Amino acid sequence: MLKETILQLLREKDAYVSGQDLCERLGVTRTAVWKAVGKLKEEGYDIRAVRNRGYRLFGEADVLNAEELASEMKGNPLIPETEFYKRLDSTNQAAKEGAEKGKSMPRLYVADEQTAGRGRRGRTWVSPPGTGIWMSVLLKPQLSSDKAAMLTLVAALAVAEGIRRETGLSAGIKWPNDIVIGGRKVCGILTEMSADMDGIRYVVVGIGINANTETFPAEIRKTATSLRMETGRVLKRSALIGAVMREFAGFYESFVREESLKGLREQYEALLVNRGRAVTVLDPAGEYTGTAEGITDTGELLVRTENNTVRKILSGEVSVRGIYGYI
Ligand code: BTX
Repeated sequence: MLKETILQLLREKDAYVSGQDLCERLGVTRTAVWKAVGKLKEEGYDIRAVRNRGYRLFGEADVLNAEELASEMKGNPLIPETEFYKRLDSTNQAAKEGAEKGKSMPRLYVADEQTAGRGRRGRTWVSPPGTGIWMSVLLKPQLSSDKAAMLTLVAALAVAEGIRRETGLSAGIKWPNDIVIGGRKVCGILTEMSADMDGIRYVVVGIGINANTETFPAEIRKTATSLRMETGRVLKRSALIGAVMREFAGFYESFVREESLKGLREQYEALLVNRGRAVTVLDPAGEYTGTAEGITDTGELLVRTENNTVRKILSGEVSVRGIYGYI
């Protein structure tokens, strides 16, 4: 497409490129170039036009669109298809509808804004436009359905490593599904599954990352953070999506091969912020406290209780809280 080629040419030069040059290289009219540049500007690219000098792209704005996304997924061995939306109710919902309609899998759904972002157990996920990464990976692993919950941990590891790689921040994991920085939540993960007697029909792994958020609603102001708040810089969301999905592809391959987290356990435990800390286990059958020691190969949290027995906690069944706060 003309738009993409122009963008590529402008990216290659940290200077003005004359309109005439663009016309000749692309074999189109000046009006066609001018129109395509207009569209790129509408999408958020900071392209300036100066008479007698031409066009120039300034900075690398945080532009998230279908082209950026597709170019980030090029070469990703897991994700051949991507879908981008300006606004959706929920990317998890869109992925589920896609699966029910028979769309090919794996497939990545990304939205700039969610109007009904969902957390676990009916909670809401705050997903305003222009600032966050709201995405869902639709997958069909050839595994028995009891293994699907482990994908939450696979994704958590991919997000934590992706954030570390892209920003240098020390992102950690609060078992099983939160990514935290400095004790505050920067990402949440919601895995949903449809299965029948033959096994998994599909799994949707929903990932919400607060990337360039500047303020949060009062209810979560004390517990949430964003990458921008932590680094003081605007982050290019498409680059982070690319980094997270590259990590995810590698970890997913290990998970499917082992049919467990065996190959990932050590790496997960190294980032586990609960490790060695006192935790309260909010078990419906009775609350108790202990020290989190790590995870099993199947993703349960190991908690040593006060009478020195080690209990395995299955995600989904219970919540874990730090005794002095959220972690
Ligand atoms: P969770 O149930 O562990 O966390 C939800 C809780 O987190 C909320 O009740 C609120 O207290 C807090 N919270 C809400 N929004 C935010 C936010 N933006 N940042 C930090 N804390 C917040 C976690 O559920 C799973 C979230 C998954 C979100 C992704 S986004 C893409 C996909 N689509 C979709 O609808 N959900 C997933």
